[in-house]
Amino acid sequence: GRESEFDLKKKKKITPPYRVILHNDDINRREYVVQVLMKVIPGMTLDNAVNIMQEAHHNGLSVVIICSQAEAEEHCRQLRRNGLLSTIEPAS
Ligand code: NFA
Repeated sequence: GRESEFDLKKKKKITPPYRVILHNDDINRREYVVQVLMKVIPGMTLDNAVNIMQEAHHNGLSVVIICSQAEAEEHCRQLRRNGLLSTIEPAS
């Protein structure tokens, strides 16, 4: 590969990181938000989901996960499908 010596032989592509941002709302119950985060986001623990929900509840926004743009778009769709408002943005 031409990326770096540490990527030789593995064909996995390097793509820029994106943040999935959860937005607060006045509709969804706090525990429902936690359940959706655990259902939709891979590796999401209860503690992690509660912290993300609380941060969005108190600050208006919270970072859910940092991943590829394609994954971020899919997570955003899944959150929206379950009634949660989210956006994505480049993380760098
Ligand atoms: N603000 C919502 C409530 O008071 C809970 C919530 C938290 C919704 C985080 C969306 C995101 N029931």
